[in-house]
Formats: sequence, structure tokens, C-alpha cells
Amino acid sequence: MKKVVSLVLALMLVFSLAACNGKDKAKKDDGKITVGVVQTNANESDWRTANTKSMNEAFAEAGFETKMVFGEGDHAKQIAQAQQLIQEEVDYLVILGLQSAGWEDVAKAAKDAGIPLIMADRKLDLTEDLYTAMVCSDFEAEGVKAVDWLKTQDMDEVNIVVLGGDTGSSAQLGRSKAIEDGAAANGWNIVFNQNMKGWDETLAKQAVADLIASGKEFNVIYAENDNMARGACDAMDAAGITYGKTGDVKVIAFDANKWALEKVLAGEFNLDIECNPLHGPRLVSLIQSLEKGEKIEKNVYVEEEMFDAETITQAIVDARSY
Ligand code: GZL
Repeated sequence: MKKVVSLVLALMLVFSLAACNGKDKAKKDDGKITVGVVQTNANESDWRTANTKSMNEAFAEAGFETKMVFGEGDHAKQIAQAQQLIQEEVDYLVILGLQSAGWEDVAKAAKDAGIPLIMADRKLDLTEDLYTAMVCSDFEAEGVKAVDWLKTQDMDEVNIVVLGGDTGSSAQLGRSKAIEDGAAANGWNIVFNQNMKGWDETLAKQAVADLIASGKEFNVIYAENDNMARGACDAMDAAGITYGKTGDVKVIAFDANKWALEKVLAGEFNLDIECNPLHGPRLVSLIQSLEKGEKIEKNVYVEEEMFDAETITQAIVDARSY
């Protein structure tokens, strides 16, 4: 009789221990790592489309389960979505923030729940104790590349139209800071400086069309992504204003989507600064290292190039993957 009682007690202990950490148990049951992704907007830009595709494909390839949600321009919605994913006990939380600020409570909740928080694409305003890793672009450095290029253009007068991205995103903040500091340091004029909600191409086209109609003189378009640069070019086409390699207005763009690099090659864009969206494989490698308990590099800025109409080739364009 005593043996039966001790066996029952032992079995009860085993099951109670297994149940005490539901998350680990859940993971072990189906063997899958669940990654919660708080993405910005589904159709924000060609860059975003490539970024979402990269994560979905890489996570599927790695055997992860992906729970991806989209804030669709609403920062409060992203915060709520992140909190929901924490409640669902995802194994990792990847955040691509519409806004840099306002993520402390989410980060603390993730930390309390033992869920590693990874910042991707856009750095968030969090102290290092509140996130596990960062795989982002250095947006101010991207903008400085454009400023350094503009300095080499030997222009008598520089009148710049700045088409900014979503206000308060680290991408907009960094790129705008670079051109504003560059203009101040080099005596350039910023004749227009507005952020387009959602990085919207149509809004950018309309803004430039209105500017042209107002008679404002400008000779540089600084568009904080390729889609807005294309919108600006459409407006200049409609007004008969020449631009690009042989035109009156220099066009600077960011992201370096393949279609945009074709425009650099054609001389329509003068310069395109790469902002690499292919974060999927980087995040898989990071998560797999964390799973193995390996030491990881906490803050990684993605290596990025720039493409000049004077030097780009068809081979360079053909070799691009997004
Ligand atoms: C940059 C990324 C920006 C792109 C835009 O990393 O956050 O958002 O430059 C995209 O095209 O919409």
C-alpha cells in the first residue's frame, strides 16, 4: 500500500511541476517557437512589403510560428497589440514601432513575463535593461550620407524640399535631423519641410505640386523614402520641371528598392540611400542564438550602401534582392 501512495505522490509532483510553467510546456508540446511581431502598416511602402515578406518567409523556414499584427498608423493600437501578444505568452516579441516613444510599459510587461523583446528596423526609446536585442538601421547616418553627397555637388545655391516620413518614427527623426543639421552647417535653404502621414506617395506628389503652383524655387528633393521620391517626380513631370542626372532638380531618395535603383540607373534619381528591409534572416539567427543560450551582440546596426546615378550599373541593380 505504501508503495502505491508514494507512486501516486511522485506522479502528482511530476504533473504539477510540468504545469507550473505553462509557457515552456506549451513550447515543448508543439516544439515550435512562437514569435509575436508588431509591424507598422501592411501596405505602408514597398520597403515595408519586403520587410514583412522577409520575416514571414524566414520564420516559416526556421519552423517558427508567427503571430504578426499591424498597427496601421495607430501607435496606441500597436501598444495594445503588444500587450495582447504578451498575454498570449509568445516566446519572443519583435517590435517595429510606428513611434519611437511610449514603449516603456510594454517593455516592462514583456520583461516581467520573461519574454525577450527585440527591436527591429526602428530603434525605440528604451533603456538597455528593457530590451534584449536591437537589429535596426541608423537613420541619421543614412541622412549624413546624403548630406555628404550633396556637399560634393558644387551648387551655387541649395534650396531643399524635405518630404519626411511618419512623424515621430525613428526613420523620420534620424533622416530629418541629418538634413536639417546639414543645411544649417552648409548654408543651404530648406524651403519646404513636411512629414507625409504613412510615408504616402500620393501625399508627397500633391505637396510638391502645390509647392510648384505656389512658385517656390527649389533644386533638391530630399524624399525620406523611394515612394515619396517617385511622387515628387510625378509632380515635376506634370509641371515640366527637369530633374535627375541632367535635370534642374536633384532627387535624393531612401530605401533602395530595386525599382528605384532602375530610376537611379536611368538618371531620374540622383542618389538612393539603402535602408535594408531583409530583417527575417537576422532575426532568425538572433532567436536561434538566444534559444541556445549563446552570447549575442545586443545592438546591431544593419550595414547599408548608397547608389549614385554617376556610378551605378545594370549589374548592380540586377543583383539586388528586393
Ligand atoms: C526604415 C523604415 C521606413 C522606410 C519606409 O527602416 O522604417 O518605413 O524607409 C518605410 O519606406 O515605410
